[in-house]
Amino acid sequence: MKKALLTGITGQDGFYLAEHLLSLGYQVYGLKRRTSTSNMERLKDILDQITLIDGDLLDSSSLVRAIRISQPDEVYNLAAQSFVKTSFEQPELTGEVTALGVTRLLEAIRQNAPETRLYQASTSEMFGGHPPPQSDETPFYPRSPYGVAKLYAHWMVVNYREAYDTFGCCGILFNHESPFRGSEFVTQKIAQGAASIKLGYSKYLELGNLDAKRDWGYAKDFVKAMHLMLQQDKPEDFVIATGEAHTVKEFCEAAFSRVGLDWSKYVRISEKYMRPSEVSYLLGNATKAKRVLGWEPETSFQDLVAKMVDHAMAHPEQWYKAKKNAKKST
Ligand code: NAP
Ligand code: F7E
Repeated sequence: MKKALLTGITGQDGFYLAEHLLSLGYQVYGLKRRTSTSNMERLKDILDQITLIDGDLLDSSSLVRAIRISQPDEVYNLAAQSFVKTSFEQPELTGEVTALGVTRLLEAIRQNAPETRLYQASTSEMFGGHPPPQSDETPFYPRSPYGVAKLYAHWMVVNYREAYDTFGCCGILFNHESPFRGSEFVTQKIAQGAASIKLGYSKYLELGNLDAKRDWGYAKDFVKAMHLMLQQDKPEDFVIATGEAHTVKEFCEAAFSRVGLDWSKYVRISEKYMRPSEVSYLLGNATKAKRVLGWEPETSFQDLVAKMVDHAMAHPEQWYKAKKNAKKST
């Protein structure tokens, strides 16, 4: 039985990857940081099948401890301060976790379990300002502290591969969403916003740049590519994307029409949600992943929107309270 250690197991991808690895017969360990309230909501259906280890990407000793306890064949580093907007407000923390956290993990692996294979969650945000389409050949041009931090982490994995033969693969994933997406990301904000208005909880939805274009895929499809990367004979990096982009406005149209509403009557623009420097257009070319890994996306844009909106409509208890509390912070 193979063993995998997942950092960021409490996040969106952490849940889907854990579920996927369990279905493949893996023994799954998850690194979990201390929080004052429980954040096990996403994991509740698989909690009895996984082993959680306390730890934090800010704390090297906890990473060494997690490696020693789990003795993993594969480590998937999904943990990060992953919200781009917050990275402008907390650039230093974002660097500590999302960039230096990866160096801490690489060292923990190199010094304690050098044969362990590492997956690093790189991102299309590293392409940032480079015009689309972006592929494995596209130069990097990050446009946020998050993108810069991820690029540092990406190059550290490449460097450890070259310097120490670490088996490290970076998946350069374009945006991927699901009913388990955090409420602050635009797709979930729109899905829950449309449901909230339809159910009579809210009157309107405030958003920022409606013209931004993203290549949105389904997280459940994307985590399969993470696993495939670590099964190859040699470590390489791969772009993972659907190859289809839509504007935020188009996401609004699709989500509101799913509940029978005209989005333009309910969406308002607020400066609050604009970014100091924006990534306008991301559209991925995942030809290499298809050729080498045999990976392809399985879920269409319309199906993704439907899954998210239908889930939000069916489970308001999962998001309504958090949404009300979120309004109090700026
Ligand atoms: P997410 O839902 O925001 O989850 C992030 C995870 O990181 C959570 O489990 C969080 O724990 C954990 N974490 C944060 N700070 C930590 C720390 N200091 N030590 C240990 N754990 C910490 O992110 P996601 O959407 O699942 O994305 C997974 C990874 O892929 C991230 O690295 C993200 O940057 C990257 N990525 C995501 C996308 C996307 O579209 N989703 C695209 C490209 C790359 P808490 O639950 O305690 O907060
Ligand atoms: O923004 C625009 C916003 O926050 C998407 C992370 O998973 O994917 C994600 O980063 C777009 C941006 O995701 C609102 O300006 C408009 O252009 O959903 P988002 P992101 O910044 O693309 C990448 C690949 C990652 O790696 C990240 O970890 O939507 N937008 N109005 C808005 N965005 C938000 N959040 N809220 C709005 O009201």
